[in-house]
Amino acid sequence: MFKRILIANRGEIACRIMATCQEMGIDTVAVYSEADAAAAHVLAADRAVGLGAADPAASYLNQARILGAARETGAEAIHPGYGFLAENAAFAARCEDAGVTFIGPPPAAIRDLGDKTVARRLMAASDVPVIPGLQRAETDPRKLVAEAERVGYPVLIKAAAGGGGKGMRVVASPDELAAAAAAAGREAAAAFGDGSIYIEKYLPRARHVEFQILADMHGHCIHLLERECSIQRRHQKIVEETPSPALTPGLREAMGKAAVRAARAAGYINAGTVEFLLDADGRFYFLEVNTRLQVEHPITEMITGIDLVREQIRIAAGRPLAFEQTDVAARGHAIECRIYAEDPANDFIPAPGPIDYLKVPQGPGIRIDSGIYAGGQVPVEYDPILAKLVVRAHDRAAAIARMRRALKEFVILGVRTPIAYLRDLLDHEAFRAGATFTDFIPRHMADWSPAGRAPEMAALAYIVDDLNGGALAGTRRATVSAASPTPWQTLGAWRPSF
Ligand code: MV4
Repeated sequence: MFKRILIANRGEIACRIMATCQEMGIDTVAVYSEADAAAAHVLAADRAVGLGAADPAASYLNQARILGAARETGAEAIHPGYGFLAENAAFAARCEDAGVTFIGPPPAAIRDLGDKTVARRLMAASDVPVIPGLQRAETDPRKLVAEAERVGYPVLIKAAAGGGGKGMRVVASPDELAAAAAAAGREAAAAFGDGSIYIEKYLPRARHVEFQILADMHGHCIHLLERECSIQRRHQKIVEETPSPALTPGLREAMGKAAVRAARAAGYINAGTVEFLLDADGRFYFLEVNTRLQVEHPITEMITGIDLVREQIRIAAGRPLAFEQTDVAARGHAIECRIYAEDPANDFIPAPGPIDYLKVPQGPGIRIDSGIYAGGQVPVEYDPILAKLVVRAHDRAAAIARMRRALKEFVILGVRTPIAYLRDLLDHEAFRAGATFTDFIPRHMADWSPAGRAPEMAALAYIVDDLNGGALAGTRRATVSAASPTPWQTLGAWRPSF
């Protein structure tokens, strides 16, 4: 087993990965940018190495500096988390060349699955249902129109190098197709450095159901059931749950088997996610494979009892999976809410800033993965995720009730958060009925407004704060620090090396 792992990430996911490393007796090396010198992930690590300026290109995307940090600290493996270098095939290959284990799939699997047309070909050849449409990139408008006629309008233009919904366009008629294709190609070229596009039949009002898979180096490949992720806003997931309210046992088994075929088709090793669209008639179709640990992985951990980061590390170290498909079972129901520094009353614009006060919910069945602390700062340079609130209970209704309680207890002051919005979303009868389709947010939450909630939350926070010594009543930041010292005040002379 590895003695030391470098975590090439920041925030909640870096902290999450370090927690498992500590439990496995593995030393952790954090890396950080100038904006993150006092960040939670730096404080949680055994060692920390400064990378450079706040700009991701100079820090968390700086491959040479990160590999240099691994060499300097004797880290034998690198965990990339999600985002940044997690799905960069060239970086995975560079790690291998440098003799450092990349904790993720082989570079060839990342590359093949990163091109959505290659992925579609691999899946179609392995009997995994794909959405009708092209399996090669196409720019010729006449060929695009011919394919659109074949599958029927509306069609969806997608970028071959895209994914996660970036660069998609719905086209309803042949006269719009050529212009939309040209524009989508330009956008894809600008966003991904690759302007290749293809088309699929557009499936409206579907569900996004993804399967977690694990594959080791010894030919074992299993799935860890599904996650329902249909509740998204502009391709950003907001609430995820497992099991999916839409699956029957038969459908779950068929989709799980297809997910395992998908992983095998790509020569996949390590943890991954196979995304499917599930239509109103219960037919499912391959969407894409995410070749990383995902933001929403904790709900799978909550119902299966399996630590996905531990499995990733064991697989990367060459260990065989210690359990089989028949050992995997769901216990209860889990829900995750993502808490970002953003303003739900103002089009969810990012709202980074100071964390002046923090009270996290506690009690049975609650897990919080966070990368913040009271007195800390949310930098403007990165994804402003503050925390993931995850609950588990014996069934869906109990999990919803538990999430409602947890959201009510959660107090974050200093930055705007979507906590009030999430409470209303969970109260919505469509959510309670399990009618979670990809159009949930535009359909049910489009005209949401705080409706007097903000003052109510502020009042609650004030009362809670008063019980804790009344920091808000006096000089704000200074008194808060005195009431709850920051790690910097308790650390003494210790500082991460830069
Ligand atoms: C689709 C689709 C409808 N038809 N493909 C969005 C994320 C990316 N992985 C693929 N996505 C979609 N692909 C076809 N042929 C609808 C979506 C989609 C969506 C999927 C899941 C959750 C929310 C969504 C919101 C809009 C569109």
